[in-house]
Amino acid sequence: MPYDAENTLRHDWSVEETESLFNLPFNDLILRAQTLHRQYFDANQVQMSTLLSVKTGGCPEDCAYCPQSAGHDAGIKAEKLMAVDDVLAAAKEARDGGSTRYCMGAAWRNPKDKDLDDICAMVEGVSALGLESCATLGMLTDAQAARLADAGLDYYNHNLDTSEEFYGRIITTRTYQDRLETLENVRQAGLKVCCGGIVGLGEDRRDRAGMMMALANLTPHPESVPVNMLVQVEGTPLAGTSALDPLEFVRTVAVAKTMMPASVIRLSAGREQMTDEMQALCFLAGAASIFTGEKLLTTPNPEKDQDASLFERLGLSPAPPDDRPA
Ligand code: SAM
Ligand code: DTB
Ligand code: SF4
Repeated sequence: MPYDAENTLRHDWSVEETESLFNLPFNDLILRAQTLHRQYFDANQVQMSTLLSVKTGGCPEDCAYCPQSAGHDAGIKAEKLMAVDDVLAAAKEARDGGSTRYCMGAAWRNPKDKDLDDICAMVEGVSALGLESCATLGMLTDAQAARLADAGLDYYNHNLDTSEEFYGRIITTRTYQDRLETLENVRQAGLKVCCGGIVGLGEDRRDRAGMMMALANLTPHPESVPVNMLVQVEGTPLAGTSALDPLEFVRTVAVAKTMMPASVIRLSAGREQMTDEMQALCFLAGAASIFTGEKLLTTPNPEKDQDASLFERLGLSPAPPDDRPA
Protein backbone atom coordinates (compact mmCIF):
# COMPACT_ATOMS: atom_id res chain seq x y z
CA MET A 1 0.00 0.00 0.00
CA PRO A 2 1.40 3.50 -0.78
CA TYR A 3 2.69 5.50 2.15
CA ASP A 4 -0.30 7.01 3.96
CA ALA A 5 -2.62 6.64 0.94
CA GLU A 6 -5.63 7.33 3.14
CA ASN A 7 -3.99 10.03 5.23
CA THR A 8 -4.58 8.06 8.42
CA LEU A 9 -1.19 8.65 10.00
CA ARG A 10 -1.30 10.91 13.05
CA HIS A 11 1.31 13.37 14.30
CA ASP A 12 -0.54 14.84 17.26
CA TRP A 13 0.01 12.32 20.05
CA SER A 14 0.06 13.35 23.69
CA VAL A 15 2.22 11.56 26.23
CA GLU A 16 -0.89 10.46 28.17
CA GLU A 17 -2.40 8.86 25.10
CA THR A 18 0.89 7.16 24.29
CA GLU A 19 1.19 5.88 27.84
CA SER A 20 -2.34 4.51 27.60
CA LEU A 21 -1.17 2.36 24.66
CA PHE A 22 1.66 1.00 26.83
CA ASN A 23 -0.92 0.29 29.57
CA LEU A 24 -3.19 -1.84 27.36
CA PRO A 25 -3.49 -5.54 28.20
CA PHE A 26 -0.58 -7.22 26.37
CA ASN A 27 -2.79 -9.28 24.04
CA ASP A 28 -4.86 -6.25 23.02
CA LEU A 29 -1.75 -4.21 22.29
CA ILE A 30 -0.09 -6.94 20.24
CA LEU A 31 -3.24 -7.68 18.24
CA ARG A 32 -3.68 -3.99 17.47
CA ALA A 33 -0.06 -3.63 16.34
CA GLN A 34 -0.12 -6.81 14.21
CA THR A 35 -3.43 -5.80 12.58
CA LEU A 36 -2.04 -2.38 11.63
CA HIS A 37 1.22 -3.96 10.47
CA ARG A 38 -0.69 -6.15 7.99
CA GLN A 39 -2.33 -3.09 6.42
CA TYR A 40 1.08 -1.94 5.20
CA PHE A 41 3.44 -4.93 5.12
CA ASP A 42 3.74 -8.62 4.39
CA ALA A 43 3.73 -9.89 7.98
CA ASN A 44 5.97 -12.86 7.16
CA GLN A 45 8.83 -10.89 5.66
CA VAL A 46 11.72 -9.35 7.58
CA GLN A 47 14.27 -7.04 5.94
CA MET A 48 17.99 -7.46 6.67
CA SER A 49 20.48 -4.62 7.04
CA THR A 50 24.18 -4.87 7.89
CA LEU A 51 26.20 -2.40 9.92
CA LEU A 52 29.84 -1.45 9.66
CA SER A 53 31.71 0.90 11.94
CA VAL A 54 33.73 2.86 9.36
CA LYS A 55 35.28 5.07 12.05
CA THR A 56 35.52 3.52 15.48
CA GLY A 57 36.07 4.99 18.96
CA GLY A 58 37.56 8.19 20.34
CA CYS A 59 34.24 10.04 20.12
CA PRO A 60 34.09 13.44 21.90
CA GLU A 61 30.43 12.95 22.92
CA ASP A 62 29.47 11.54 26.33
CA CYS A 63 26.49 9.27 25.51
CA ALA A 64 26.30 7.15 28.68
CA TYR A 65 25.40 3.94 26.84
CA CYS A 66 28.16 4.08 24.26
CA PRO A 67 31.45 2.17 24.32
CA GLN A 68 32.90 4.51 21.67
CA SER A 69 32.96 7.67 23.80
CA ALA A 70 36.56 8.79 24.44
CA GLY A 71 35.47 9.51 28.01
CA HIS A 72 34.60 5.86 28.75
CA ASP A 73 37.07 3.12 29.39
CA ALA A 74 35.36 0.34 27.44
CA GLY A 75 38.48 -1.04 25.77
CA ILE A 76 37.71 0.36 22.30
CA LYS A 77 40.76 1.65 20.47
CA ALA A 78 40.25 4.88 18.50
CA GLU A 79 40.75 4.25 14.78
CA LYS A 80 40.92 6.38 11.65
CA LEU A 81 38.27 6.39 8.94
CA MET A 82 38.47 3.10 7.02
CA ALA A 83 39.69 2.93 3.42
CA VAL A 84 36.89 3.07 0.85
CA ASP A 85 37.93 -0.25 -0.77
CA ASP A 86 37.82 -2.11 2.55
CA VAL A 87 34.32 -0.81 3.24
CA LEU A 88 33.15 -1.88 -0.21
CA ALA A 89 34.63 -5.37 0.16
CA ALA A 90 32.69 -5.79 3.42
CA ALA A 91 29.52 -4.44 1.77
CA LYS A 92 29.81 -6.98 -1.04
CA GLU A 93 30.09 -9.77 1.49
CA ALA A 94 26.96 -8.50 3.28
CA ARG A 95 25.05 -8.33 -0.02
CA ASP A 96 26.12 -11.87 -0.91
CA GLY A 97 24.82 -12.95 2.51
CA GLY A 98 21.33 -11.59 1.68
CA SER A 99 21.47 -8.15 3.26
CA THR A 100 19.71 -5.40 1.28
CA ARG A 101 20.93 -2.32 3.12
CA TYR A 102 24.38 -1.29 4.22
CA CYS A 103 24.66 1.09 7.16
CA MET A 104 27.92 2.89 7.80
CA GLY A 105 28.47 4.33 11.28
CA ALA A 106 31.11 6.78 12.47
CA ALA A 107 31.97 7.73 16.06
CA TRP A 108 31.84 11.45 15.37
CA ARG A 109 30.01 14.35 16.98
CA ASN A 110 29.68 15.53 13.37
CA PRO A 111 31.64 14.88 10.18
CA LYS A 112 34.15 17.41 8.88
CA ASP A 113 33.51 18.49 5.30
CA LYS A 114 36.70 16.78 4.15
CA ASP A 115 35.60 13.47 5.73
CA LEU A 116 32.59 13.54 3.43
CA ASP A 117 34.78 13.00 0.33
CA ASP A 118 35.48 9.43 1.41
CA ILE A 119 32.01 8.90 2.87
CA CYS A 120 30.43 9.95 -0.45
CA ALA A 121 32.72 7.52 -2.30
CA MET A 122 31.57 4.76 0.09
CA VAL A 123 27.91 5.66 -0.54
CA GLU A 124 28.42 5.59 -4.31
CA GLY A 125 30.20 2.24 -4.12
CA VAL A 126 27.52 0.70 -1.89
CA SER A 127 24.79 1.85 -4.31
CA ALA A 128 26.75 0.44 -7.25
CA LEU A 129 26.64 -2.96 -5.51
CA GLY A 130 22.84 -2.78 -5.68
CA LEU A 131 22.45 -2.18 -1.94
CA GLU A 132 20.47 0.55 -0.24
CA SER A 133 22.78 2.84 1.69
CA CYS A 134 22.48 4.32 5.15
CA ALA A 135 24.91 6.42 7.17
CA THR A 136 25.05 7.55 10.78
CA LEU A 137 27.77 10.14 11.28
CA GLY A 138 26.43 12.42 14.02
CA MET A 139 25.04 15.93 13.52
CA LEU A 140 24.76 17.26 9.95
CA THR A 141 24.40 20.77 8.54
CA ASP A 142 21.92 21.31 5.74
CA ALA A 143 24.79 21.53 3.23
CA GLN A 144 26.29 18.23 4.45
CA ALA A 145 22.92 16.48 4.21
CA ALA A 146 22.52 17.81 0.66
CA ARG A 147 25.97 16.52 -0.27
CA LEU A 148 25.14 13.04 1.00
CA ALA A 149 21.86 13.13 -0.91
CA ASP A 150 23.75 14.10 -4.09
CA ALA A 151 26.04 11.11 -3.60
CA GLY A 152 22.91 8.92 -3.65
CA LEU A 153 22.57 8.14 0.07
CA ASP A 154 19.16 6.55 0.74
CA TYR A 155 18.80 6.80 4.54
CA TYR A 156 20.37 8.78 7.36
CA ASN A 157 20.21 7.36 10.90
CA HIS A 158 20.08 9.82 13.76
CA ASN A 159 18.23 8.76 16.91
CA LEU A 160 16.32 10.74 19.52
CA ASP A 161 17.48 7.98 21.89
CA THR A 162 15.00 8.67 24.74
CA SER A 163 12.40 11.16 25.98
CA GLU A 164 13.22 14.86 26.09
CA GLU A 165 12.86 14.75 29.91
CA PHE A 166 15.26 11.83 30.45
CA TYR A 167 17.73 12.88 27.76
CA GLY A 168 19.92 15.04 30.06
CA ARG A 169 20.64 11.98 32.22
CA ILE A 170 22.19 10.21 29.23
CA ILE A 171 23.92 12.87 27.11
CA THR A 172 25.16 16.31 28.08
CA THR A 173 27.33 17.23 25.08
CA ARG A 174 24.47 17.90 22.64
CA THR A 175 20.82 18.74 23.10
CA TYR A 176 17.52 17.20 22.02
CA GLN A 177 17.03 20.31 19.90
CA ASP A 178 20.38 19.67 18.14
CA ARG A 179 19.08 16.24 17.19
CA LEU A 180 15.79 17.61 15.90
CA GLU A 181 17.71 20.13 13.77
CA THR A 182 19.83 17.41 12.17
CA LEU A 183 16.67 15.40 11.47
CA GLU A 184 15.14 18.46 9.81
CA ASN A 185 18.26 18.99 7.67
CA VAL A 186 18.17 15.33 6.64
CA ARG A 187 14.48 15.52 5.72
CA GLN A 188 14.92 18.78 3.78
CA ALA A 189 17.72 17.20 1.74
CA GLY A 190 15.27 14.53 0.55
CA LEU A 191 16.94 11.66 2.43
CA LYS A 192 14.84 8.99 4.10
CA VAL A 193 14.95 9.23 7.88
CA CYS A 194 15.97 6.39 10.18
CA CYS A 195 15.25 7.57 13.72
CA GLY A 196 14.52 5.67 16.90
CA GLY A 197 15.97 5.15 20.33
CA ILE A 198 17.16 2.88 23.11
CA VAL A 199 15.27 1.32 25.98
CA GLY A 200 16.69 -0.19 29.14
CA LEU A 201 18.67 2.96 30.02
CA GLY A 202 17.00 3.13 33.46
CA GLU A 203 14.13 5.25 32.09
CA ASP A 204 10.54 4.64 33.17
CA ARG A 205 7.47 3.83 31.09
CA ARG A 206 6.53 7.49 30.82
CA ASP A 207 9.94 8.17 29.23
CA ARG A 208 9.44 5.36 26.75
CA ALA A 209 6.05 6.92 25.96
CA GLY A 210 7.68 10.36 25.66
CA MET A 211 10.23 9.00 23.21
CA MET A 212 7.55 7.31 21.09
CA MET A 213 5.45 10.47 21.17
CA ALA A 214 8.40 12.55 19.93
CA LEU A 215 9.11 10.07 17.13
CA ALA A 216 5.47 9.77 16.02
CA ASN A 217 4.99 13.53 16.05
CA LEU A 218 7.80 13.97 13.52
CA THR A 219 6.07 14.89 10.26
CA PRO A 220 6.31 12.78 8.17
CA HIS A 221 7.10 9.79 10.36
CA PRO A 222 10.64 8.40 10.03
CA GLU A 223 10.53 5.70 7.34
CA SER A 224 12.67 3.53 9.61
CA VAL A 225 12.44 3.32 13.41
CA PRO A 226 15.20 1.36 15.18
CA VAL A 227 14.26 0.17 18.65
CA ASN A 228 17.48 -0.71 20.46
CA MET A 229 17.74 -2.64 23.72
CA LEU A 230 20.68 -1.26 25.67
CA VAL A 231 23.75 -3.44 25.17
CA GLN A 232 25.52 -3.03 28.49
CA VAL A 233 29.24 -2.61 27.96
CA GLU A 234 31.67 -2.77 30.89
CA GLY A 235 33.35 0.60 31.37
CA THR A 236 30.32 2.65 30.26
CA PRO A 237 28.33 4.51 32.93
CA LEU A 238 25.23 2.39 32.18
CA ALA A 239 26.91 -0.97 32.80
CA GLY A 240 25.03 -2.60 35.68
CA THR A 241 21.68 -0.87 34.97
CA SER A 242 18.73 -3.12 35.94
CA ALA A 243 17.66 -5.09 32.89
CA LEU A 244 14.34 -4.13 31.32
CA ASP A 245 11.51 -6.70 31.44
CA PRO A 246 11.62 -8.36 27.98
CA LEU A 247 7.82 -8.00 27.69
CA GLU A 248 8.19 -4.25 28.19
CA PHE A 249 10.57 -4.23 25.23
CA VAL A 250 7.96 -6.07 23.14
CA ARG A 251 5.36 -3.51 24.24
CA THR A 252 7.68 -0.72 23.08
CA VAL A 253 7.91 -2.30 19.61
CA ALA A 254 4.12 -2.69 19.51
CA VAL A 255 3.54 0.92 20.53
CA ALA A 256 5.97 2.10 17.83
CA LYS A 257 4.06 0.07 15.22
CA THR A 258 0.68 1.28 16.47
CA MET A 259 1.70 4.94 16.25
CA MET A 260 3.78 4.67 13.04
CA PRO A 261 2.10 1.78 11.20
CA ALA A 262 3.60 2.56 7.77
CA SER A 263 7.17 2.74 9.11
CA VAL A 264 9.61 -0.15 9.27
CA ILE A 265 10.22 -0.88 12.95
CA ARG A 266 13.73 -2.30 13.32
CA LEU A 267 14.67 -4.83 15.97
CA SER A 268 18.15 -3.35 16.42
CA ALA A 269 20.79 -3.60 19.14
CA GLY A 270 20.40 -6.21 21.86
CA ARG A 271 19.26 -9.25 19.83
CA GLU A 272 22.25 -11.21 21.08
CA GLN A 273 20.75 -10.92 24.57
CA MET A 274 17.20 -11.88 23.46
CA THR A 275 15.71 -15.36 23.35
CA ASP A 276 14.20 -16.63 20.10
CA GLU A 277 10.80 -16.45 21.79
CA MET A 278 11.29 -12.77 22.60
CA GLN A 279 12.31 -12.01 19.03
CA ALA A 280 9.26 -13.92 17.77
CA LEU A 281 7.04 -11.71 19.95
CA CYS A 282 8.79 -8.62 18.54
CA PHE A 283 7.96 -9.77 14.99
CA LEU A 284 4.38 -10.36 16.09
CA ALA A 285 4.38 -6.83 17.53
CA GLY A 286 5.33 -5.49 14.09
CA ALA A 287 9.15 -5.47 13.94
CA ALA A 288 10.04 -6.03 10.28
CA SER A 289 13.79 -5.63 10.09
CA ILE A 290 16.94 -6.88 11.79
CA PHE A 291 20.66 -6.27 11.59
CA THR A 292 22.54 -9.28 10.31
CA GLY A 293 26.28 -9.83 10.45
CA GLU A 294 28.51 -10.92 13.29
CA LYS A 295 28.87 -7.42 14.74
CA LEU A 296 26.66 -4.38 15.20
CA LEU A 297 29.18 -1.51 15.40
CA THR A 298 31.45 -2.75 18.20
CA THR A 299 29.31 -5.34 20.02
CA PRO A 300 28.32 -8.88 18.97
CA ASN A 301 25.20 -9.77 17.00
CA PRO A 302 23.66 -13.26 16.51
CA GLU A 303 25.41 -15.67 14.12
CA LYS A 304 24.10 -16.12 10.58
CA ASP A 305 23.05 -19.73 11.27
CA GLN A 306 21.11 -18.71 14.33
CA ASP A 307 19.12 -16.13 12.35
CA ALA A 308 18.57 -18.56 9.48
CA SER A 309 17.18 -21.11 11.91
CA LEU A 310 14.91 -18.51 13.55
CA PHE A 311 13.54 -17.48 10.12
CA GLU A 312 12.94 -21.14 9.29
CA ARG A 313 11.17 -21.89 12.57
CA LEU A 314 8.94 -18.83 12.19
CA GLY A 315 8.30 -19.24 8.44
CA LEU A 316 9.82 -15.82 7.76
CA SER A 317 11.49 -14.83 4.53
CA PRO A 318 13.82 -11.92 3.70
CA ALA A 319 12.00 -8.77 2.57
CA PRO A 320 13.06 -6.96 -0.61
CA PRO A 321 14.47 -3.41 -0.35
CA ASP A 322 11.96 -0.72 0.55
CA ASP A 323 11.61 1.38 -2.59
CA ARG A 324 8.94 3.75 -1.33
CA PRO A 325 9.87 7.39 -2.05
CA ALA A 326 11.01 9.67 0.81
N1 SAM B 1 27.98 8.91 16.44
C1 SAM B 1 26.76 8.89 15.74
C2 SAM B 1 25.58 9.27 16.61
O1 SAM B 1 25.60 9.07 17.80
O2 SAM B 1 24.61 9.78 16.03
C3 SAM B 1 26.46 7.60 15.03
C4 SAM B 1 26.74 6.27 15.69
S1 SAM B 1 25.88 5.93 17.22
C5 SAM B 1 26.75 4.54 17.81
C6 SAM B 1 24.28 5.35 16.67
C7 SAM B 1 23.27 4.91 17.71
O3 SAM B 1 23.65 3.65 18.23
C8 SAM B 1 23.07 5.75 18.94
O4 SAM B 1 22.23 6.86 18.71
C9 SAM B 1 22.40 4.77 19.88
O5 SAM B 1 20.99 4.86 19.75
C10 SAM B 1 22.90 3.41 19.41
N2 SAM B 1 23.77 2.78 20.43
C11 SAM B 1 25.04 3.11 20.73
N3 SAM B 1 25.53 2.34 21.72
C12 SAM B 1 24.54 1.50 22.07
C13 SAM B 1 24.41 0.47 23.05
N4 SAM B 1 25.40 0.18 23.89
N5 SAM B 1 23.25 -0.20 23.13
C14 SAM B 1 22.23 0.11 22.28
N6 SAM B 1 22.29 1.06 21.35
C15 SAM B 1 23.41 1.76 21.25
C1 DTB C 1 20.77 2.15 15.70
O1 DTB C 1 19.74 2.69 16.14
N1 DTB C 1 21.32 1.04 16.17
C2 DTB C 1 22.54 0.71 15.47
C3 DTB C 1 22.52 1.75 14.32
N2 DTB C 1 21.45 2.61 14.67
C4 DTB C 1 23.73 2.50 14.00
C5 DTB C 1 23.75 0.78 16.32
C6 DTB C 1 23.71 -0.09 17.51
C7 DTB C 1 25.04 0.00 18.20
C8 DTB C 1 25.15 -0.93 19.35
C9 DTB C 1 26.43 -0.79 20.09
C10 DTB C 1 27.66 -1.16 19.33
O2 DTB C 1 27.70 -2.21 18.66
O3 DTB C 1 28.65 -0.42 19.43
FE1 SF4 D 1 29.75 9.19 19.91
FE2 SF4 D 1 27.57 8.31 18.67
FE3 SF4 D 1 28.69 6.91 20.70
FE4 SF4 D 1 27.44 9.18 21.24
S1 SF4 D 1 26.52 7.32 20.37
S2 SF4 D 1 29.45 8.56 22.02
S3 SF4 D 1 27.93 10.39 19.42
S4 SF4 D 1 29.58 7.31 18.70
